[in-house]
Amino acid sequence: MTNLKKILQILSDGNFHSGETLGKKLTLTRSAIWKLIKKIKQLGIEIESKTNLGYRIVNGLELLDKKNIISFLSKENNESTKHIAIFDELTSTNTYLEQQQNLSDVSIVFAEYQSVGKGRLGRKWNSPFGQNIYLSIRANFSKNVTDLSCLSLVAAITVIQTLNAYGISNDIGIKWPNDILWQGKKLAGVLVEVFGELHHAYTAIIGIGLNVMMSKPNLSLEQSWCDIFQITNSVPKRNKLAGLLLNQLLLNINKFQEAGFKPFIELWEKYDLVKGKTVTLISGAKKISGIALGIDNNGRFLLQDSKGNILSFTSGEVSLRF
Ligand code: BT5
Repeated sequence: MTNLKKILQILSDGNFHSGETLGKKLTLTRSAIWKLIKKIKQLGIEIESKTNLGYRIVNGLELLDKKNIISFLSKENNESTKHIAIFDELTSTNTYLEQQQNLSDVSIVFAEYQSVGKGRLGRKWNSPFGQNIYLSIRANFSKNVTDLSCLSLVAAITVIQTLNAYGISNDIGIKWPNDILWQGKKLAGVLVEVFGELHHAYTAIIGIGLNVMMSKPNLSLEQSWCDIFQITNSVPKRNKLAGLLLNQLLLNINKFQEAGFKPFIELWEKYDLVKGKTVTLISGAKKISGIALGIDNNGRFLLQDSKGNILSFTSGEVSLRF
């Protein structure tokens, strides 16, 4: 185990630990401890230091724990447990799975930290250490690419179901195609990447980022964000959320493989934050205002323009006023 991991484990209880005690426990000098503290701050973790008390992580930290996560999986998902890997640091959980050659091994990845967390269209996903959930799953689908465009909607629905299972059901919903919002603020996002056909099957990597307790985003987020901590007003159980999310995602991937998007349409309608609202849709160079009519059976966004025409979109950004 690295010294960084060791010191994080000690500090994860949220209590003060003096530089001297930390030095003894890790058999390191005070200045080596100070360097580790500096590194922890760089990872986006809020550290409080007090002259006579030492250092503490504000609100503590619940590090990811495979056993704990697995304890939330239902029987149907038992088989998946051997494909799970948890990393302290990756560039991006999606990128890691893209680069894996041995397709039968790890197909489910969590990371404590992403140095180059990805959003859609080259955007960044803010991914501080130990405070959120970054999960990617790789799966094969014998479907056509158009059908697979619904996967990101399925993943967004999965996040809402997870929140419900965790006890959160008010003020949450989805803004097409992949923004999970609480009171209009972004709580989670989905990035699905689909790769070339092999034996009539496509490989998709489904990435979900869910904010759990993000002390200080170190990127300036252009849009407003929130985390589970803000919603529940109590320190969230990160492994429970990770386990519930993984469990629901595996169940939904299976369902999607068997029956496509159809079984999810009703849920989408329930969680759709946009239907019936006046919105502006930006798709490529196009910017069109109109009334959102929900989605069609293929997950395409339907918009009625000012002339009454109904237009459908497979990709784009929707903006609306709350
Ligand atoms: C998304 O993109 O919402 C997709 C996010 C997917 C992240 C997961 S984490 C696991 C997996 N591995 C990865 O590398 N990625 C996936 P998009 O709709 O383009 O939203 C990106 C925008 O959201 C940014 O431009 C910011 O404005 C904002 N943003 C960035 N980080 C955020 C955060 N942690 N919480 C809320 N908003 C954020």
